[in-house]
Amino acid sequence: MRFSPRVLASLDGSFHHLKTPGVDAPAAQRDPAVAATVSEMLRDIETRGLDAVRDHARRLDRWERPSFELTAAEVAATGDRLAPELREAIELGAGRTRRFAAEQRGRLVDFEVEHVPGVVTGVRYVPVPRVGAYLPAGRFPLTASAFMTVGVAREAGVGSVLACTPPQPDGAVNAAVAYAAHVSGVDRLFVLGGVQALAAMAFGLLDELPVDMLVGAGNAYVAEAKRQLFGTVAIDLLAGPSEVAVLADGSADPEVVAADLLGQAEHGTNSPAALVTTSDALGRAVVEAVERQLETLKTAWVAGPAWRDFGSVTVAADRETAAVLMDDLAPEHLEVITEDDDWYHRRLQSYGSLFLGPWSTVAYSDKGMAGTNHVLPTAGGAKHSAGLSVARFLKPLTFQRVAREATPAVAPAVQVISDSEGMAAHSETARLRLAQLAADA
Ligand code: HSO
Ligand code: ZN
Repeated sequence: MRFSPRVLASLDGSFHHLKTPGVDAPAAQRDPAVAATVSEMLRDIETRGLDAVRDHARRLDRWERPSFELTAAEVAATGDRLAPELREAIELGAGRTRRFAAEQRGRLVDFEVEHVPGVVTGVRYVPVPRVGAYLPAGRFPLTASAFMTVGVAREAGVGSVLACTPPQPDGAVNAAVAYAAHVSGVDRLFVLGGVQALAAMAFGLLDELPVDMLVGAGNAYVAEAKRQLFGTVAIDLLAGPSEVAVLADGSADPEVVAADLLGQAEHGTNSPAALVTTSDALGRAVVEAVERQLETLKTAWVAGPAWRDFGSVTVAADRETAAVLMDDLAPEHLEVITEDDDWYHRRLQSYGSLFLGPWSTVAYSDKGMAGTNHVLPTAGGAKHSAGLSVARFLKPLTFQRVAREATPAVAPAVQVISDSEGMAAHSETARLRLAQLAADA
């Protein structure tokens, strides 16, 4: 998440920075060492199958058991290992996420239209048959990821939903992640991590058939495996470090803005957090508040370096400049805390998910309580793509039915274009029908 020099130049001094990142944000570029390791593992797993998966799981996760799968009873029982309030929160988030997905699903409506007399065309939304979800369980397990991937796929009508999650250091599955997958409706859950998990799903080593699509975030190896498997399967997106941006005016509470910036900076020491504000005073107050809050934040060891190296505060002369700057950042999460929230809502075009007003914080979506998806584009990807949603699991399949009498409306022009291209066989398919029509008359 960085401003592009051209956009900054075009703004011609109508902004100033109060804080710039301490280091240059690394260009979204792959690490060749990671890419080489991943491609070697994928080749090994493709040729040697489950034996290779077992070798990598033993080497990387000290997994010695012959099977990776948890039985349906084991999956369901993970709920018993959780505090009741956590179990209830997981059920609530899974339900809200599926409810929002169902509302969106209901608005993706099949249709047909006769836009030329006798030429009926239309769309039918058909789910991807088989999906594999990766559920990370590293330093922070991100319990709600199962809602966003497994639950939303289920709501789209995906026929088979598998999920893999790495074992914890003690060898056990993360109970909250497993229970979240269970209540989200997973068909089969495997305790298997990293590259070997994605490869096993994509090559059909865990189920009768390979999955058609891989979804879910993970570390650099997981992202690289998805990149290399893309083509063999579809993927949701390639997520980089989680990001947050806040667009605030002088009406915002600096303590709230600071807390929300640190709220996502906590993800990793390379997580960017940006404030764009139309108020110099607010900007200065936020810089101070962040430093103060870092003194007592338990995860300051992550959020502190992230803020120092990737945090920024920029003051814009007016709201239009603020909007141009923000669209240029195209952040994964964007909070707008101003007296003109509706204006910004209409004006802004590039963000993963938008949080309007001081009461709408990113964590509400992160944990499934808003119901929106938290698998979102990072590193400027929001300029061209939206995040994961029920729509991503649905293929808008087109069809056409041309009536005999409509042949003159389509065939002659098809012949003309085909002939001009030298595509004789294409031309013939149209000519044949015109000839039949003439013979019948
Ligand atoms: N902010 C992450 C999702 C998440 N954060 C879940 C905490 N829990 C990516 O959108
Ligand atoms: Zn988060």
